[in-house]
Amino acid sequence: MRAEATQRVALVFSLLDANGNGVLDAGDFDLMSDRVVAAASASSDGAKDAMRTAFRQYWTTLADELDTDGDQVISFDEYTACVLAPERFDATVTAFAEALAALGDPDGDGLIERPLFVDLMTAIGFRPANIHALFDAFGPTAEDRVAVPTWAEAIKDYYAPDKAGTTGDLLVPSATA
Ligand SMILES: [Ca+2]
Ligand SMILES: [Ca+2]
Ligand SMILES: [Ca+2]
Repeated sequence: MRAEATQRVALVFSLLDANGNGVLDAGDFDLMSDRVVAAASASSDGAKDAMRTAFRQYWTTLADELDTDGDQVISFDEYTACVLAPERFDATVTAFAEALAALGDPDGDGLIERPLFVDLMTAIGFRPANIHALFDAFGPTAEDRVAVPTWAEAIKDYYAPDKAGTTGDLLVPSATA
């Protein structure tokens, strides 16, 4: 595995472990889902439901693919196996990325404003300095907005287990330290 991929696998694992108990479990995804939906107050119920569904699907896919010992939680060692068959996660990650990006555009003009971007990314667990660095890297418009597909693609790249050298690497804390 490339060094960047190893670092990001560790970072994504710590991010997904929202309740901080050292393993991935269903509760992590409920917690993140609640936080993200709470941050998306201007979104429609349909968009919020799509986000909840995408979080549930994310957990179900991880549990199906990676819970090797069948104890209903995913240890870090089990999680690292995700890089061996990244294609198994494509559909889940795409659905997750699209649901999240849609929450960023409640008025449907195809653009995400910085304050909402910051709120949603904070809800997921990223740090403000990294969030702003990423938004800046997207090349915002004069009105400080970025296109929805730009963000959706970055989410997909970020959660794809085998990618490296993407704009999402700006979310690794050391990148802006
Ligand atoms: Ca956990
Ligand atoms: Ca397990
Ligand atoms: Ca918008």
